[in-house]
Amino acid sequence: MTDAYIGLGSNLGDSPSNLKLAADAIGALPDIHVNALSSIFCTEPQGKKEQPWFYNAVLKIQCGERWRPHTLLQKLLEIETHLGRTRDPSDRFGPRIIDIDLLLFGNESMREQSNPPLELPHPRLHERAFVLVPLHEIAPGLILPDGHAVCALLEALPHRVENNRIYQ
Ligand code: PH2
Ligand code: MG
Ligand code: MG
Repeated sequence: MTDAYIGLGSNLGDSPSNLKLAADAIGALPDIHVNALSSIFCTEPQGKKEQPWFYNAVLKIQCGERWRPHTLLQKLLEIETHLGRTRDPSDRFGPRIIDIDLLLFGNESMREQSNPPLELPHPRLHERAFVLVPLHEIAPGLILPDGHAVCALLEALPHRVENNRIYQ
């Protein structure tokens, strides 16, 4: 069994419902058990500021032996498409109905220019309060494959949490 962490995000449509639908669809995959779903946070947009605030959450799952990072990522992208996600390559950080990102898969580190490309841990995890705050909520003692503690990354990152809103 491998623990994996998945980031959920949405800033189009009924975002809280989109996050829950995504979590349900992930939990319905064979040999996958949902261990924890963080609170849903309302978060200031990063990367591209002029767009609606996001709703974000993090999911912890346990994967059976049949799952590898690539097979899981492929399924996550299928679930995104199923929930109505479309992609505009010229607007990589723009609004979306649902975004499902594989953040961590066990203790694995990899960078592969496969199709789709896969990098673990997620390359922007350490700079995003909208990932680190919900991740810390469900896994307060978590240490990343490079030895960094999630709580230390969070302390080093300027941000503010107020009533489930994350300002960064
Ligand atoms: N996702 C992005 C870009 N910016 N900002 C917030 N607050 N939440 C997101 O999920 C998010 C973002 C690209 O994946
Ligand atoms: Mg993303
Ligand atoms: Mg994504």
